[in-house]
Amino acid sequence: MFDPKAEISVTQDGNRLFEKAVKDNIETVWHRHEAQQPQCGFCDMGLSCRICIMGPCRVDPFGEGPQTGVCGADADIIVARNLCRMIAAGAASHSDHGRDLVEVLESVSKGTAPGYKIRDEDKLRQLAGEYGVDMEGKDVLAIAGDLARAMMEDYGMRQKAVTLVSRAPEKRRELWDKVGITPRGIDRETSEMMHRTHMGVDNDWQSLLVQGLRNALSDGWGGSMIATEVSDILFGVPAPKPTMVNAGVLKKDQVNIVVHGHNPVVSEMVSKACMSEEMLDLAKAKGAFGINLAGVCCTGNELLMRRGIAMAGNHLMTELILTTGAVDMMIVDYQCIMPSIGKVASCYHTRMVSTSDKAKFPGMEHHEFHPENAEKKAMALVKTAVENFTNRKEVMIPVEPQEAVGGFSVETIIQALGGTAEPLIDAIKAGKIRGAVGIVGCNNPKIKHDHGHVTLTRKLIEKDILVVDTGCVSVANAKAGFKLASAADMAGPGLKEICKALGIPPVLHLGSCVDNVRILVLVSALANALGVDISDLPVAGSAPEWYSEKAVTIGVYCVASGITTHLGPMPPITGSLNVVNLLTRGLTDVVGAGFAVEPDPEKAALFLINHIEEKRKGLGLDSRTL
Ligand code: SF4
Ligand code: MSK
Repeated sequence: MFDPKAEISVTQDGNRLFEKAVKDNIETVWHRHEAQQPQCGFCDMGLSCRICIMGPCRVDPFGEGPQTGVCGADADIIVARNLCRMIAAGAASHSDHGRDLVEVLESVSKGTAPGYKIRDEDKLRQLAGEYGVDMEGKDVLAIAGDLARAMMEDYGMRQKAVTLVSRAPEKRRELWDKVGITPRGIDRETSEMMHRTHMGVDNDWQSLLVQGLRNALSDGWGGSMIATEVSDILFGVPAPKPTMVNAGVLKKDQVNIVVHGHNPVVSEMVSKACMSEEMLDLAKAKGAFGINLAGVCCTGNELLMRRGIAMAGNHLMTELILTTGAVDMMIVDYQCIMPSIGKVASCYHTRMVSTSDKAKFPGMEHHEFHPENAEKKAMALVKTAVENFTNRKEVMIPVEPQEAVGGFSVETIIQALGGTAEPLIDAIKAGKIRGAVGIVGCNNPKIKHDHGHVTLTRKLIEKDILVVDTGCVSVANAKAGFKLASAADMAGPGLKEICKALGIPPVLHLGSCVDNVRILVLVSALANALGVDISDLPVAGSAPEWYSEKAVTIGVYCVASGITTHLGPMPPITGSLNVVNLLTRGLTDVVGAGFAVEPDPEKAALFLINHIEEKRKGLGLDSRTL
């Protein structure tokens, strides 16, 4: 039995809503995590295999029981295969998200996606140029159609490289060619990864992991990058906007609609419907002061980035915000949506709606969105949500909302710097900014909610390290107040001076999970400006509370791109010392970067600060010893 006063979070809204959940007899992710204890040690070490039905098999880590599965696979093969299948699943998820956007782009070009349009023609033309689309004498829609079809080719049989690999610094591309990890067709790499991990195919743990790197790169420089770029074309390039965060963004006197998932295709249409006169009049007629749209997880990040829409919470808050009793409808698309939330909502008046043909959930009504019907469907759903307002019972909104600024794209960062990356490079050279860390990823009930994110971020900015964040981290950091220009006062003297001069916070919100590619584009621009490789830069990545297969893929493409990456929770690889050594040490010799695992965010901060100072030394810049 959980104590309702258990401090499951470092956030006030998290703890107060958890207390409410326990009082309301709601089973949460923390209850289910506790019920699973002790979790399987074989699986935790990556030593169990159920790839075929001669198994399932387990390898004994103490050397007393079996050392191979029925087929003869040893610990190295089993651990590597399991990890590679995680990479393939993560790459498939992001890249399928990207594919959905490309299909909307093509529908827009054909005039079969009412309500959607090309919002950023400059970005469309830039991408079309990169894809070699002939634009001569063509109108915008024709260019969009040709670009969409060229991107579809990237998903297929490409034998050389996916197109956007051209954005990587030349030295990095040469290295990828030399190692044999230049990503070819996006689906091809994932498909090949699944093939190689079938019983009796690739049984060399090193060669499996090399394909794992290539598969992850096909996500970072392929599917995820396409997802981000096409979102910018269709919905606009993000620019900094004031917003509000935490469960306090829900309004007692307004209809509250919460969108959850990852793909902005549905939420953008819902956002439009919430602003329609017809729906606002209906809300008034039902006694509400308006319609309040809020996000959770990465669909929320997409809306926050482009529209300044408020953010109610991150991954572990998704069940808890339903316990406010204030959510009239939650609309989900896909990824990171716990199958439990339909059941949680059934204890309140909340209508739960799934929208994707590929993601259905227990306890939810299914209203499938497609480009041709999305505008109408969104209006119908918002109408139902408004009508549900009168069914509310007790409402408990536990905190006042926190102000934040979100929505930095590479374009707006460069713009804030006066049009070039030079001022940032000068600040790094002068040592005012020591370097930068991208903190990304999820929450995980194994870690006190948001503790890793907030502690690590605070420690880094205090040491003059600029933080950029995405995904669920960005919500944690916004709630902690790091995303206001005034947060410069929490930074070390150098970073504080630069932030004050530019009027920016020391922690910049770069978007959703697929938007981690904005980090790749930013570090490529820095490396190109300095004439070095990404691995030479004083930068690093971190995922202090990660849980998902997508996060594994992001970590692997960051490392393969030359960004040393810290992980909070240990991935399931400790059953193979060979795999552990390769990922934490050996990879540095191959791609110039590696992984470090450290659950304690204070110790992780020391590792990252040291890493950045080492890289500064390598570039001939001043370096500090800790
Ligand atoms: Fe066991 Fe080998 Fe089948 Fe895996 S692939 S379940 S180790 S027999
Ligand atoms: S939503 S992948 S919990 S960041 Fe992108 Fe958050 Fe992680 Fe999902």
